[in-house]
Amino acid sequence: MAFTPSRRIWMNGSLVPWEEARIHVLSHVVHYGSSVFEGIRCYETRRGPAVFRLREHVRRLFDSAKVYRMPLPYSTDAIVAACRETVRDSGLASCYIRPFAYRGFGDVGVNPLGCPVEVVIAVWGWGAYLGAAALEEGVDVQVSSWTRLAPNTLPTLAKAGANYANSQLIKMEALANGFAEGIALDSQGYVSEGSGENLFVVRGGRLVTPPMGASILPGITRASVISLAGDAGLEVVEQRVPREALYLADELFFTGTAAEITPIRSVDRIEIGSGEPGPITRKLVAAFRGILSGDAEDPHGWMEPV
Ligand code: PPE
Repeated sequence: MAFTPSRRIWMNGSLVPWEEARIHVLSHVVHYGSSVFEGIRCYETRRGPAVFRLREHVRRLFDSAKVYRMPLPYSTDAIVAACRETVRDSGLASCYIRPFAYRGFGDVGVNPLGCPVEVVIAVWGWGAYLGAAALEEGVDVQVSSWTRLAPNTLPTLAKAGANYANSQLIKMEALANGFAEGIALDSQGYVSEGSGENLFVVRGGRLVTPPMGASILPGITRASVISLAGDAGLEVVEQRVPREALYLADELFFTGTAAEITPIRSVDRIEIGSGEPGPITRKLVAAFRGILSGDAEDPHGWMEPV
């Protein structure tokens, strides 16, 4: 996917040149997927670059690390400050921020506890996640033959690198079949989420999104859309979504930091609504864009200047 690298990467407390941000091949993370990460967007606004919900993302990074008994050797404030510093250093007006932590090289074998916890923050320029036309026209998706992580397997409230082995299978299957993305069902057969996005169904003027218990990542964009819908006087419910409710939706869209709000125009080659982004999706996109660009007020205090 097209991206613009930055000059330097923040690695364990200092900025190093992009090419020199390396790890040892025997690092625990390479063999056992022991990492947790975040994805955050920084936008160019009228008042200079501002990061969307930076503290909430950093908090989730700490939550993910806690689940994996991975003590991060920095405070929340220090990581927040380091994200800002890395963005400033990049000189990019808008960018994607990827803070992550992993078990490095120290010992061999599955037990991670003898391996050091390292923290890195990289930033890069990143455009539309599901293709240039996606935000305007919507994307064609399929329901995946892969099931989302079952409870008691990999915990989905943690944004762990290991979870993305499942996401990779979903994504590659979708692309091989000519779709932009796949939607996975949970182990009970209800709708969960995309390989890297949460999902909303609109029907009869009401929004429905799968609940925390449907093996979803509790998305920060998802939470933001729930707030924006509330601001607009729209009803939102978190409830289990059967697969066929996707086909019967008036409107359907993905949410995510990378994907932002991406309309879905078909599922399994069944057209959703009129096959074009619907009025509620458009209204939410406009409200979201207004805040991200700084053109509208930021009533929830989501934008943090860099
Ligand atoms: N579900 C999954 C599985 C997921 O990876 C993401 C974000 C979301 C939901 C939405 O969460 P939030 O960003 O807090 O609204 N996926 C990130 C990684 C994308 C990637 O390809 O890497 C992202 O959007 O940054």
